[in-house]
Amino acid sequence: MWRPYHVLVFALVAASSFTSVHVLEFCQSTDHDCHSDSHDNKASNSQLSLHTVKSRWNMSVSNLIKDLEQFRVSCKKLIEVFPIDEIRGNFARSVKNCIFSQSIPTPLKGPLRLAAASKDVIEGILDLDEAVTQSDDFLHYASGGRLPSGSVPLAHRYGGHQFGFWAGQLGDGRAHSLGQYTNRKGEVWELQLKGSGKTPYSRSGDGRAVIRSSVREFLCSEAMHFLGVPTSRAASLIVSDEPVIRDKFYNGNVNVERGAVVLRLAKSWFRIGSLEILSQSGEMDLLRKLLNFVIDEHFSSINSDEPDKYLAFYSTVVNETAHLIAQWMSVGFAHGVCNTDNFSLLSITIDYGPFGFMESYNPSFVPNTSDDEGRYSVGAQADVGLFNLEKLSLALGPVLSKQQQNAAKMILNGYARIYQMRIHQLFKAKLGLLGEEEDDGYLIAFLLKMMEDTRSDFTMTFRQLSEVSAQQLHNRNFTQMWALEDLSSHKLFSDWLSIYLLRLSRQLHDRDVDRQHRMKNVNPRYVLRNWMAESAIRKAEMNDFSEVELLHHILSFPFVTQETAEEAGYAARPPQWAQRLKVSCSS
Ligand SMILES: *[C@@H]1O[C@H](CO)[C@@H](O)[C@H](O)[C@H]1NC(C)=O
Ligand SMILES: *[C@@H]1O[C@H](CO)[C@@H](O)[C@H](O)[C@H]1NC(C)=O
Ligand SMILES: *[C@@H]1O[C@H](CO)[C@@H](O)[C@H](O)[C@H]1NC(C)=O
Ligand SMILES: *[C@@H]1O[C@H](CO)[C@@H](O)[C@H](O)[C@H]1NC(C)=O
Ligand SMILES: CC(=O)N[C@H]1CO[C@H](CO)[C@@H](O)[C@@H]1O
Repeated sequence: MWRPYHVLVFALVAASSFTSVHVLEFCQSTDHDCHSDSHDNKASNSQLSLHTVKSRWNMSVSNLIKDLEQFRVSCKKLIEVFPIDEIRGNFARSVKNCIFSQSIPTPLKGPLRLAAASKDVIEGILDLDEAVTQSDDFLHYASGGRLPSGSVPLAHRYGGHQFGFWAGQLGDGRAHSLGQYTNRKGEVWELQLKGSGKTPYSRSGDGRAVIRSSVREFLCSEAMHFLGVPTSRAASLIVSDEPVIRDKFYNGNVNVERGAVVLRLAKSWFRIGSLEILSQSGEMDLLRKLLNFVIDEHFSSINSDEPDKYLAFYSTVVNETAHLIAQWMSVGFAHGVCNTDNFSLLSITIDYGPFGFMESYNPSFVPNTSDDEGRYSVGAQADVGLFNLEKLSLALGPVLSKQQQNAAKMILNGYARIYQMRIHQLFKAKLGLLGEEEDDGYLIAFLLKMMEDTRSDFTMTFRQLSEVSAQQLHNRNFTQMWALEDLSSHKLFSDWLSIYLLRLSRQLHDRDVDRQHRMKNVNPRYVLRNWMAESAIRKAEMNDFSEVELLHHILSFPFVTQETAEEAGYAARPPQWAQRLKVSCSS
């Protein structure tokens, strides 16, 4: 049963009074990690791959693949290690004793159009010359009509806890894994199509995804990457004329929309629910096999002969999930459906559905308009992470000794501290604070409380604090700074401001321009606000993909002020119509 974990109820300091403002203070000043780290997540993204880099493909940039027939994936690892569902055919069924079912994608009905492609993924991960995306072949490869050589398309069997309850078998209901691609940097990426038709796990679904949800996934997963948040990636978005019927707001009004397919990538798509289903159905050999595989492939720091390896695995996932959710919070991202099957074992953001970036600061912000209870509100995510990690420990239960199970409990008990420490670091960096002072937590919580009271825009308040000079702050000169204007209407703003300016003035040898520079590198000017996505979607639905492209480009440099973005009003006060916008959750 779902119950709130009160250890973290504040989440992002939903402090209702100043009595709880110290909640953000947990960082021991002796801990070097506490030092304000500027945008280290970008660095860690590339570090992740560094140790896996082998000079296997020693090609120069000009050696990009120009002919799609030369693009090869491999399914060997996946199908040789694991037993495969013996039954074929994309009809819904209960599947046992396997990790994958073979499932052929159902090609989208033409005509097909390329709505968007990510050059960064196409060239930087897939080693493909961007020009190939302009070919007809690409439209077919990237939408399920043709399979890359070496591909044995698979649908993954998993289960999960949905909205607090065990939901049994779920699985890839409209996604197909095409195989793994080893790029010239030696990184292994698993390619997936989403929206590519029915699988044995489609239940009553049609296996399709509509343009609306596909544009959102394409744009947001790429945007998150460039914000420095660990995430799956998107290579391309293909739209079709195939009619797909959806009840957009679950209110009985059905619409005919059109099918689309996103080609997406992750180092692995395994989820907490991948292990849960094996544990729940008593498939212990397979549970061990999958765990060993995930550890060997993705947790290189864990020695596979170690008797405590499952515990070490658990500890890593707990740590990294805490870090991931802290990063979500630092950019105001609400995932929207944090079920255990939407939580990656590699602690990357996956399954972009009814997500949203919080605009007015409000810890109860819920992006899924049907989530009346606010289970997955932005401020509840840390708690939900804890809930999901507890489910992971239960799934691991059968392969842990009693002693290890107790150790797992201790590890989980450490989650709150890790999360709070990370949040503290991230928000200190957002305020440009160096070193550690006793009242830093108070300063942060005080600000958030004022933001909540004045409904100040989360993204732009931090951004404008980065852009404003200390002198302007001191003079309260907020010309053209709409978010700070809102914030400064708070009756305690002057009090906060004096504490902040004093705190900054104690940072010896820190020039104001350096502070601004640091802050601008962690406080984005542009995030994918719902109204921005909605506007691009409306055009995309009429085959005008210019705004998708514009957003994709702008969100690839979220920390850099861009003229086209300014002209489009992406850093301006959201338009009136945005306030009436409902996020459609069916996808
Ligand atoms: C990679 O290519 C460069 C330039 O052609 C060459 O100098 C280098 O030795 C090569 N490295 C390997 C590991 O083959
Ligand atoms: C926890 O995860 C973060 C983010 O990946 C990493 O930087 C850190 O080293 C990890 N800490 C431990 C103790 O493994
Ligand atoms: C939104 O929340 C409602 C209510 O909890 C839930 O039934 C629905 O599945 C959610 N939408 C998505 C896309 O998960
Ligand atoms: C306020 O700041 C702007 C620079 O952003 C400057 O041009 C303007 O002169 C300032 N106004 C006052 C009254 O200081
Ligand atoms: C966006 C997305 O894929 N969300 C999935 C999250 O998990 C639920 C099941 O718990 C799926 O129904 C959603 O499709």
